[in-house]
Amino acid sequence: MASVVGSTTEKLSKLDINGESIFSVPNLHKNLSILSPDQIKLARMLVEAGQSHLFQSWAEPGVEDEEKRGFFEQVARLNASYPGGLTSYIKTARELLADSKAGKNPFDGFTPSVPTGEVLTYGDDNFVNFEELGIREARNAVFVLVAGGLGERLGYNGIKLALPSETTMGTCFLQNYIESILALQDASCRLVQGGCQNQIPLVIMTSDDTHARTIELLESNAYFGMEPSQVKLLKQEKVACLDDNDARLAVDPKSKYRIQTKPHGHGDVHSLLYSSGLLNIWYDAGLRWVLFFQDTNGLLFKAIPAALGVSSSKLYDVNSLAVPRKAKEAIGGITKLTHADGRTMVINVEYNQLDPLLRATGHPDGDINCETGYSPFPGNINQLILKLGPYIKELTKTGGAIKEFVNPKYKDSSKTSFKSSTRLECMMQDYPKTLPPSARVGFTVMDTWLAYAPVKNNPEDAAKVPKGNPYHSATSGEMAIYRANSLILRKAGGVQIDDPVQEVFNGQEVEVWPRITWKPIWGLTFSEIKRKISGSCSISQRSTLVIKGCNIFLEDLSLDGTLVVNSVEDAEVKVGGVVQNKGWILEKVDYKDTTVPEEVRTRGFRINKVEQLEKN
Ligand code: UGB
Repeated sequence: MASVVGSTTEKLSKLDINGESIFSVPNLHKNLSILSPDQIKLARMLVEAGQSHLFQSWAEPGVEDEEKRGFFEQVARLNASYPGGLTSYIKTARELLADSKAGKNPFDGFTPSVPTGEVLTYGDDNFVNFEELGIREARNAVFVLVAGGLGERLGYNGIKLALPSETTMGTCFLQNYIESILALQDASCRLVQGGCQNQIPLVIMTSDDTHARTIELLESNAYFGMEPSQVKLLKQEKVACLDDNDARLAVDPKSKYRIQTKPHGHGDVHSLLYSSGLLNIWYDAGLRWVLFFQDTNGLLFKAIPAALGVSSSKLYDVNSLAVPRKAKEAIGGITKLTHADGRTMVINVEYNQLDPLLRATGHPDGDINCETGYSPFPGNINQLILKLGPYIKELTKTGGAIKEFVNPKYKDSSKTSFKSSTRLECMMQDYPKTLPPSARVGFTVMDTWLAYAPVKNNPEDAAKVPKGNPYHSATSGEMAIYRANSLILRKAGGVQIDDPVQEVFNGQEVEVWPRITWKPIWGLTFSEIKRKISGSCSISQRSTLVIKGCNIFLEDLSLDGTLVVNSVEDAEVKVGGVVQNKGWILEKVDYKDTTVPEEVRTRGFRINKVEQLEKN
């Protein structure tokens, strides 16, 4: 056996590679005897791609051999998980790094302008009609949650899906999402005469950073009521980090036998879905829509029914959900791009690219607010609704590959070295870039208060956000839920709700509305909520209302304190009269106080449950 390996080793290693052979990499050459033929092939590929430095500090054969084999296992994985392998990754990286160094504008030749889309107003007839249509279509939908990101900006130690979206009910993001999908499923199936058995599939894209903890969260909570077979996890692989403009792969600072890796971005979701074979299974089952969404938007499902209604009535192949955007806010801008040759596309221009693009095309002030106080470009919240048929057709052509980009942080203006290693990335919202001009690409704008309140920033950074721009923190994310629920009860149910008070938590000034929460099954749409409220209801600012059940009707309720209503599925419950008690109080907590659990102190308050009326 040793002699077979020996002769293959010799044959493979003697081949010259651009003047450089494995012999010219001494520490690799010395170790050839411990490598298999496949490993030697990978070594050759690396040397040929200019990666000899990876072997620079390798020990003599016989020392740390297991680690060396582990190195090749990693290289084999990185090679297999990227279309065209590592050679192709390195080649693309060199091209993109050269473009970046040259300051090449990725939108060269394109002129940006403000696109027109569907702008919805919560609660008007148009909105209500779209919601009805959306509920009808929901049973033909699939939800895809991208949750492979670690949330470096948030700095939370757990996975973001496990964070409470609000602390009154204590529902975490994943629970909120799953219960919302189940409520949609229920509402949609009820519209079918005789009912229907459709189960809306949920796919969660994870990564090595989030996979095990996502499974644990699901399993330890009985999938939050979903059938385990309804949920599929697809894990994305990371990609190699790059140390310089020659795309030399970065050695992991923790081990000289590992290549440093980082996430490739949420764009991986398309190739993973394609290779999973799920798309055709869904298509054959008669499903029509794929809805993509992100890990920490507690308001999202308030916007889903109407947005799906828009997709269905306008027959959009692609519908992006958007909100009014503040200039320089860290959300992409939906932009119409017109090329000098006449091509046009409506696409997200990422927040770090919008300003330079505008400056380069005759807008010397770049990304600024217009007279409305907002950027003229609607803000992309990365909730995409794709029509399944055309989506499959497109992916059959592209395999789900999405145009990549690189974003190195240079040490200085010579752009010759980086502050830290970089990598290629891709974004799911870049999917329309390869679509033919005939594709129906649109977008739907809704009010921010209704549709968008992500949790992305840690308290320290959130407190530094320019005044008037959203904090996107755990504090603002939770407060946004109370505000939305209060406004919905005002608008849909005519409930008299006291105005909010301003309070500062963790250095962020926020509006504190009454803490009104309900399970998604109670009310997903304007009409449904309106149907469940009657008479003259009022809720004071210091109040908390928790509705946990489907058929709970508020009638002439006057609440000043805390009321918790629990009901079993079929029970009809009427809640009314005067409820007054000491209620639940928000107590301030400092984010630096490590004696308090992380998910509490990062939002800057905890709830002291002094007194409540609980009705079961
Ligand atoms: N994600 C993955 O699943 N895998 C990855 O490799 C990376 C991320 P961020 P960011 O919310 O409005 C996006 O980091 O930079 C998941 C859009 O690009 O929160 O804020 C991750 O778990 C931007 O246009 O994204 O920017 C999370 O669920 C704007 O729409 C999601 O991808 C902005 O979000 C987003 O990851 C927004």
